[in-house]
Amino acid sequence: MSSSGRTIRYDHSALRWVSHLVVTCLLWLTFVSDVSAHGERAQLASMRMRTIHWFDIQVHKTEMKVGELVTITGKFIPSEHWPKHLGGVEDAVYLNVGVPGPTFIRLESSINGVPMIRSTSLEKGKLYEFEMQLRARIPGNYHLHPLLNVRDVGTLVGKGAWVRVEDIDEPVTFVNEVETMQGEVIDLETYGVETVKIWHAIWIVLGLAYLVFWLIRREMFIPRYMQTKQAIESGENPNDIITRRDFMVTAGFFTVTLTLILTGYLYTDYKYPLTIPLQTGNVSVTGIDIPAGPLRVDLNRASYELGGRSLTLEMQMTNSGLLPIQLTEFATANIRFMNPEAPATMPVYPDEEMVAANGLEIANGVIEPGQTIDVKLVASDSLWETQRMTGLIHAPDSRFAGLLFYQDTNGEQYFQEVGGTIVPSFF
Ligand SMILES: [Cu+2]
Repeated sequence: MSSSGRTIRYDHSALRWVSHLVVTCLLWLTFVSDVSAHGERAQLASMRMRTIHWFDIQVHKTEMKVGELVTITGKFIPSEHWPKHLGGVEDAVYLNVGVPGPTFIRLESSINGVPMIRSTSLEKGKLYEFEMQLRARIPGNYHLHPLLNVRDVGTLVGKGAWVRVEDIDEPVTFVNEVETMQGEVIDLETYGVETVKIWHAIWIVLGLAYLVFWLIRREMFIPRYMQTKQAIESGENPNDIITRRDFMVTAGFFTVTLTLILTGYLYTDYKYPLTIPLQTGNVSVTGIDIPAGPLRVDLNRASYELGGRSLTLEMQMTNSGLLPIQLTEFATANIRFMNPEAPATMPVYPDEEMVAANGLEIANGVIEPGQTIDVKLVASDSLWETQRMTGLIHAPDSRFAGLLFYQDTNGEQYFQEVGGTIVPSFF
């Protein structure tokens, strides 16, 4: 009774486990196919606000065919309010592009005109202008981001744009040819694939042969344990289970393996006499000083509304220039809060995401030459909520940073970083 009861219970739990697995897989398949972003909002709000200020990002083509080129340009400033507990940009940074899978190939990338094939180091508070050229490889709809891989920090994502890649009606849809230093033209899509297949086949055959040999000998795991136990119990030497023939066969496998490795090495060395190791050195790039504007900004108080969707900055501003200045935009965490009263702003590109056109409400938004006034700036939009900026409440150091844009009456654009302590407001 007890044993059959146990069996039934066991079957039940196994069945339940399998059904859970099936349901999970189905849910996973259903939802994964609908996911349209790739986690850029999941990154901590404080991290998005205080690491890299990306701006003026433009994907120059959003509809293309396989094989066509697309250029991405933009600017960024590593924040001077970088979280203390996080590594910095001074060590190793790599300019990269975020797309789901190998859907594009990157042909060129540069920061301030310096090619970025390798990693680099950056300086906080300096301006960097980047450019990347990609070639579309696989048809589909992709959210394309510029991004920086930063050592000890992770991936810092710039603003994304949707691009559509269509297939072409040709027998070979994508060709990726390069000329090597020796003048040989190779297709990187297929280069070396045959060799990879041959080596996989060799090791699979060898591995299977070894397994089959020991399976036939019934000398694996439990049978071997049983035999050893039996030998000890009957007073025999368990080492005798392994015969001389077993030893010879194993030695044969060992010799064949070593011979294959050595032959492979010698053949490769003979076939490709000229090789250089993978290059890992850093390239150096000089940051641009942010053009100094005529506006001095002192932050008095910063707060954000917990229930609402807004950020309030109270600042004292002094215009030391000769022309009136108008505040045009506040940008943080890739969200642009625009002053609707400004006659002109930094460019807003067609289909640009995360732009709150009426997001900036300013009292005293125009500062006359020589004037020192208190300015209250309220950045509010539903983007604050949808981009999960409310997560700021979970930051252990409650600080913020962003870029403030302004222009004089001649239309000259300036920008500078503002940042500091921020307190939540419950009303
Ligand atoms: Cu995305």
